[in-house]
Amino acid sequence: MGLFGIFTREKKESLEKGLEKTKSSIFSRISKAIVGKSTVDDELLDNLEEVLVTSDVGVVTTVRIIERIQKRVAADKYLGTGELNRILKEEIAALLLENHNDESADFDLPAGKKPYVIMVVGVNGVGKTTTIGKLAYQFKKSGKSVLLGAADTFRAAAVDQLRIWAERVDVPIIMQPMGSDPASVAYDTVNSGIARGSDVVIIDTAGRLHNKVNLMNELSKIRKVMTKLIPDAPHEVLLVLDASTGQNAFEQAKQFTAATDVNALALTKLDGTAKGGVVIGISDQFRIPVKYIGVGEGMEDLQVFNRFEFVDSLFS
Ligand SMILES: Nc1nc2c(ncn2[C@@H]2O[C@H](COP(=O)(O)OP(=O)(O)OP(=O)(O)O)[C@@H](O)[C@H]2O)c(=O)[nH]1
Ligand SMILES: [Mg+2]
Repeated sequence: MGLFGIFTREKKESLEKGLEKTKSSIFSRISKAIVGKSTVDDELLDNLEEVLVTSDVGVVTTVRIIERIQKRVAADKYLGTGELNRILKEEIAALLLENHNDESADFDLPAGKKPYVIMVVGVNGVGKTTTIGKLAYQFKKSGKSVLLGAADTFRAAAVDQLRIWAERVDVPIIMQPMGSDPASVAYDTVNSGIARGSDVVIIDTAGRLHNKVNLMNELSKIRKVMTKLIPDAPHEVLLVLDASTGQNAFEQAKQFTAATDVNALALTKLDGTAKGGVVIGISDQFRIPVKYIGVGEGMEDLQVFNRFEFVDSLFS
């Protein structure tokens, strides 16, 4: 399968729409930077650096990108500004693909893990429950049986929100009353997933607790209880980050990955923000792959992240 093999027109259109704000912000600033210039010179590179940093790409990744472009300028002193977008696209894509070839093609599940257990974590309001609803929809659409577990028992509304998604998508859900032990809900859900022969079990967790230590302890407890049923569960700990918070999303990624064994990232709310550059920085700087991106509030508005498609859509 080629790079464009699964990049359907629908996916591309929805990605471009989702990235509209980031794109127009980056474009207008690049346009300003190249006014009156015909070639890429040092001054232009300085301005470009500023554009990338203020687009939340992050300093470390921006420096890497600029260095790559400097090399191209050194090789071709008369590099025209008209080619800048193409070169940015090529160099950023090359940078992001450098250390990764682990992308999953679509909403698929690894073989031999049934049920495949996904535990979804992240601070409050980032889009955990919504992402679970969208994932349930996609897995169901691809013929998988899905079971949800409402282990965010901290707020009454949290269980309700997940139940509404379960109804919308028409998948079963395991719930207990508000205030119940989240680990017990997780245990029940995995147990029921085994009994039903579910393909995938997705567990929602609380984003807000009395304090951070409590939150991390609770997440550990939820994980531990599941291993009693399936020794290598949860197979996926998906950290959800709100892209519209820019550098704050970076910070949360640092803190969570230090405290728990996160092995996948989802970046949400790209449609509402000009800070979409944060996906480039996070994808470059964290070993943990960005697996999904949220580009809207609807059921269909979750995509499997593909670095090439992302950069292609941003700079074309
Ligand atoms: N525009 C947009 N909104 C989103 C996206 N993902 C989630 N949201 C919205 O963000 C808000 C919070 O989403 P939730 O799924 O409730 O977040 P949560 O992490 O479960 O929050 P807590 O349960 O409070 O911890 C909701 O209004 C969602 O509709 C997205 O990709 N785009
Ligand atoms: Mg929630």
